[in-house]
Amino acid sequence: MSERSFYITTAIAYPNGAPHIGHAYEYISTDALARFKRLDDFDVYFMTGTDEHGQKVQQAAKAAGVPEQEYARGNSDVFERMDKALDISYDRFIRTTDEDHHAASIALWERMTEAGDIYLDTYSGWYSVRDEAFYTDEETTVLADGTRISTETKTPVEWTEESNFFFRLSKYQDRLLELYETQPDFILPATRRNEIVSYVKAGLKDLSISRTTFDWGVPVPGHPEHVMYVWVDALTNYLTGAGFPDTDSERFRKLWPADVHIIGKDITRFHTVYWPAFLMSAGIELPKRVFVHGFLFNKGEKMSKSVGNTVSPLDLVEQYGLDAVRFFLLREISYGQDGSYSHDAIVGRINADLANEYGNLVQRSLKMVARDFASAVPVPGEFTADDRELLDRANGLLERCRTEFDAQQPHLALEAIWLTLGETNKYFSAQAPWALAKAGETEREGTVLYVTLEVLRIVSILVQPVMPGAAGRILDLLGQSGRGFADIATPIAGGTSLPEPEVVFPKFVEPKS
Ligand code: ME8
Repeated sequence: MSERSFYITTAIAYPNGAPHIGHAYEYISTDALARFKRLDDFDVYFMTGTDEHGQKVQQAAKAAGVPEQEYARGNSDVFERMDKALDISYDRFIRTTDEDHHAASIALWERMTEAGDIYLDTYSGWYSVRDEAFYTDEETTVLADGTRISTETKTPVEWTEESNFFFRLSKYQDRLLELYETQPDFILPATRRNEIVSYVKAGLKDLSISRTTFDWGVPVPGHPEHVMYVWVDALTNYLTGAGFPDTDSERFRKLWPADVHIIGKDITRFHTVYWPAFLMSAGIELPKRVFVHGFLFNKGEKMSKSVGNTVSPLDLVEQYGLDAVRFFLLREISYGQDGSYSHDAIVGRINADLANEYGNLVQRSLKMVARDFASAVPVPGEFTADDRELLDRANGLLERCRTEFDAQQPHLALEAIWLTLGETNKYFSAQAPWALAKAGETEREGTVLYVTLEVLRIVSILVQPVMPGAAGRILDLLGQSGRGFADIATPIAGGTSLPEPEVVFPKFVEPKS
């Protein structure tokens, strides 16, 4: 096992309903980043899970008439089952009700107390249960019907007045600004960093970090009438996964600081202001990066669990197939920006990129190998300049993909791979191996097929993080067992015997209505 470790996380979802396609998008994209590193010989630890405490989950449990623990567990299981169905290669599915998480939250709280950063005061202000967030007067708007909402997120807020523990967030303003300045890639994309810099520059107020009006949370050490504000406990999950509070353990030293937290844009402030401030206070190293992905819209329309216009990710998978859905989400949307999905857009990608550019080339070349070379990879003759150019191009893809994946830009890696597939299709048409076969130029036909199969081998190894199922099947058809990125350097061997070719990416046919 490699010594190079890579710790990557998703946000942990509120199990107050069924997962929607926005959740699936986050898991699939993070899974592709995790798989890429694993194939590149990193010792990857990939964590996802559910955020089970807080008022939002408690209210949902009450509405369902089920005890909180049972309600959260039931819905959390639905998330975990979806992860499995989406082929998410997580190493741990954390639940904030897990015992070790309880211990980690208490330890973090105690460290912040020891630093002198926690004090008792009275909170009065607005609270949005849906956002699990506090708002000042200026951050809210009163609608014509008299209801007050958060101006930014449009969720209803309620007046809250409680004796709470506060965290001295204001004390960390300068250190946070220095962090964004000296480590510009702590928050990516840059647009998100700029928003946060302006927000912090405008001045930070201390943050209320406990609640007394409900009890579904981690009790504050020494003050059991308080439960921790759900975001304190939620953010701590990333430390729990690394074995905190055992900071001397080999595990913690290996995994922490996390390499990247992947989150959606609505929770940027929690991860890039509160979280680093908590860690600074507790004297714990900061994660290396927070990457913020955009929101996914249904034909441009916002969807959310609370609004109820959500699409089941598993329905999409049933309709189009898992690999196609994974590919679509990662290829179509520039990672970090908002994106939209629609039936036509998905079918477009399936038919153009998967069936035509990739599947068809696999099918055509393998059929000729079966027919003219007794189902064995041809031994190539001398390479022409065109052959070499294409092989060099394919061999350069690994470095290009590393650069793009390290910057969390998988869509650019896929774009580069598909440009190479496009060139390979052009090469295949121009070389016309079927004409070479007719003319009896078997050696040249074999060389053209060899070059094509070699490009398809490299491409298939590289698309495994995005389409683990289909890429694996194509590598089977190519007779390849070496599938790590280190194997890219070993060309396909002439003489390798191949199984019967089969269609891996059929065209999408509209069901008859
Ligand atoms: O925020 N498109 O949980 P959550 C893309 N428990 N991503 C979306 C999305 C959409 N339409 N809707 C939501 C929470 N997300 C907290 C996190 S982490 C310590 C605690 C993303 O269930 C959202 O941005 O509301 C977040 O990253 C994740 O789904 C879970 O959202």
